[in-house]
Amino acid sequence: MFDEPTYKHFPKKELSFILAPFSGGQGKGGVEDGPKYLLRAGIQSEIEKLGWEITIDEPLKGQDFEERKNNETDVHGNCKRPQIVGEATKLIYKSCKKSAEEGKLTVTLGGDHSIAIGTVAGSFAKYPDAGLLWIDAHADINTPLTTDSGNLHGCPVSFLMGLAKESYPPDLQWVPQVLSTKKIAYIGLRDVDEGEKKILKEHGIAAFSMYHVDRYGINKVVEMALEALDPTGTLPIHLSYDVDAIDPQYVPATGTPVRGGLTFREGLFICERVAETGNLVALDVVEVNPSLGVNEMHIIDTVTAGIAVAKCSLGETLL
Ligand SMILES: [Mn+2]
Repeated sequence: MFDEPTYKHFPKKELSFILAPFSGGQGKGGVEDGPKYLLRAGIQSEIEKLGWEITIDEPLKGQDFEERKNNETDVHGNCKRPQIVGEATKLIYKSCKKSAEEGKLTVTLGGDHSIAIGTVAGSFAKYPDAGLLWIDAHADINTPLTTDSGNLHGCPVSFLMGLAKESYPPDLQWVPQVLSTKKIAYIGLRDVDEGEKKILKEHGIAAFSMYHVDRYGINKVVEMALEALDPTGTLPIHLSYDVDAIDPQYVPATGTPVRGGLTFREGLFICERVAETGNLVALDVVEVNPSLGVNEMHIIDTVTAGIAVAKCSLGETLL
């Protein structure tokens, strides 16, 4: 009853923070400050208290992506800013792959969700049989052909799967198609585009919306999601956590908030349960956008929620 989670791939409890202060996957400013705020609020010492030895890598350091964000010629078809998204995610990919190969649990602090193109590709390079658990209000599975907004933070999953590959901008053609439609499960969905619904249905993707959370309860939904990824319960798990999965009443400072989300406890329960499996190999915490807090409390709530997601994923328990 009082067992602490153990991480079977990381007996030495070595972990790397990959800082990914990138906002080019969407139009709003501020999400590039996510890593800075998480660090300033003490995420590193909080995780160290759980027994992890942490190294920090900054693959985007010295780059000028935030300045290049305003370059209006960086478009391809419907896609906005594919050059900087392609370049940034490739740097993040290399960093995540290196961390995985060095035997470290990889924790990437975003940044918008386009960075998952790099993080997931990096994890799967080392763990090709891994499953991807995607916690989000949105499915992020638009292709360049289905996206309305043209924002690439709504497309990372399709690039990783190679859906509509003929439509990819040149700068994203490096992305390895590591992800099978059978190796992803979603929890928290409630704002899914028509084109995305079609893709989810066509491929029989395991997608648990807020309806399912209400219908079955969070425990059952997590069990069904884990089962869909890996019926044996033994394979590696990459947890990609968009903080907008949690209801905006708890997490207001994020780019695309949608009402009717996970409670704070439901949001953390997912992380606790994944930690309990012992199979976690990588975690992304994305879409913390301090500039979108209307007041100081909004910023504090959102940043501390991001830290709580990391702590619960990395071994914090209530007892
Ligand atoms: Mn997302």
